[in-house]
Amino acid sequence: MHLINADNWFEKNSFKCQSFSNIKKLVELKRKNKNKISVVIPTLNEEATIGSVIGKIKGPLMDKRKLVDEILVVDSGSTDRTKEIAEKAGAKFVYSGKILKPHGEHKGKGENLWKALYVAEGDIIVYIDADIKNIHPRFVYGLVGPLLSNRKLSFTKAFYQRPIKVGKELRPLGGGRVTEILIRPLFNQYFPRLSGFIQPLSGEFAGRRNVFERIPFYTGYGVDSAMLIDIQRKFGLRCMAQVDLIRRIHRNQTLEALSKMAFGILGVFSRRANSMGKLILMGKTKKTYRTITSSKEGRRIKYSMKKIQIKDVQRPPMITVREYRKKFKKDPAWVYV
Ligand SMILES: Nc1nc2c(ncn2[C@@H]2O[C@H](COP(=O)(O)OP(=O)(O)O)[C@@H](O)[C@H]2O)c(=O)[nH]1
Ligand SMILES: [Mg+2]
Repeated sequence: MHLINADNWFEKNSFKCQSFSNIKKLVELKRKNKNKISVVIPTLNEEATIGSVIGKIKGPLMDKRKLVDEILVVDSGSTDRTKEIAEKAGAKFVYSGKILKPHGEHKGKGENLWKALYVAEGDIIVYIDADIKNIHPRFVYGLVGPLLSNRKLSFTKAFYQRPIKVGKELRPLGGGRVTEILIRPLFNQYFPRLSGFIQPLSGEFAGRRNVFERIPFYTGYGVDSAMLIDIQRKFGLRCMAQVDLIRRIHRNQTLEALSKMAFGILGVFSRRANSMGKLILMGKTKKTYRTITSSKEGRRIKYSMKKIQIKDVQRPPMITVREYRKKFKKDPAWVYV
């Protein structure tokens, strides 16, 4: 067996969603492997897109064919019509704050992904963001295809072209600014084995329950990059793959929002890199972020500064949670794995 590195991994473990478009065949494999598939969608005020995201997956992959067993929406307390629309579209809807109540509640998308492991029933979990504007069944079959076809694979991450809206114009490339300016450089510097991931922050990924339950989850935007590091460390790069889903259009965030996101991700990354001996931190990572905004005052531009708090909390591997082990009949000995 060859030594695995980013180069040969990139060649061997990058797939195309088109290779898995035969849904009948996938359902057959699913039956043979006795797999159950849950699609999990984290939401916060997504009334504009949640209906079509659920509908475009449920129709072809759950009603027409039996590839997906459940669609679960885990919500951060939306104040719009997300709940109503999601339920009408046929998904199961749960507020994140109501799941595992004794374990408290944190803000952020990662919190929902973690808590979903307790509610979802599947042994393959597919995570899909709710703000996708060009949703298509390939987002699901592309990610589960490699897992159903190859038992040695345990985790698949999406990649795609990310168009960006500039004014009214949609430019084909240019989305994924935090990816190119922060995460990929950091991976190349400190975790070069992960440098083959084209979209390390993509919100679409799938994996086996026995992987997700054994890694910690960060509650905010740090969740994606820490997850890649943890899966690689614990299970090895060989079980990870990436799948070309062609194109994704979603809500492009403002530069200010991306700046905050990058700060949060950097904090999580540095702590993880520090704990693995890849870099040395001389103190605690900061939680306070000073955002700078500008506004026009007559012909002048006025700048102002605002302090905000950004904190990503680390949730422990779900298998260490007693309620979880009870529900899924997991041996307590696994806690030490
Ligand atoms: N920003 C944010 N998104 C959340 C939260 N809870 C759930 N989400 C969902 O997480 C997904 C990704 O969020 P988004 O803001 O689009 O992040 P981006 O795609 O990385 O820019 C969307 O489906 C959100 O609705 C939360 O507390 N904050
Ligand atoms: Mg988004």
